[in-house]
Amino acid sequence: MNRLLLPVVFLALAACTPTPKIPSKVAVADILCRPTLNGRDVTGCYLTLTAERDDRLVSVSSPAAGTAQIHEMKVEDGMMKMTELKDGLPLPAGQPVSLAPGGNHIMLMALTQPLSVGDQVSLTLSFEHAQQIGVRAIVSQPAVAAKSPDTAG
Ligand SMILES: [Cu+2]
Repeated sequence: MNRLLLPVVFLALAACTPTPKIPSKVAVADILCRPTLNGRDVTGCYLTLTAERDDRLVSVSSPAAGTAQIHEMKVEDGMMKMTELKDGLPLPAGQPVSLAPGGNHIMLMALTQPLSVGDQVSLTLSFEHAQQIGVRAIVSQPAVAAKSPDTAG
């Protein structure tokens, strides 16, 4: 009798294993970080993300910075202000979402060292669904340089 019961137990165990996550991918393009201004330990990074399925950029980290945040630019009382997107940045399926000068950006703070043109910065991007992605940004001036680098991220 015991021999007949065994296969049933195995089947029950197999049914309990969690179904694997359906992999989802996010493509990353046009990635760069601005060089730091004299004496500053903050800078902004820009990139374009295209998610295969609806997703969300939830956090960013970098060994080059103590803190990395996802920021948005908003006009408040006639002033451009940047605030952290605490819930992350929505990535609608198939739509390129650009973080670009004057708009959303990745803010690196407490940089371990100043960044000069040509340096490389490693960034780890974490998503709600897709697997984490490690990317390397080249430090360079964005093609469309904002007029006031002090207030631009
Ligand atoms: Cu910022």
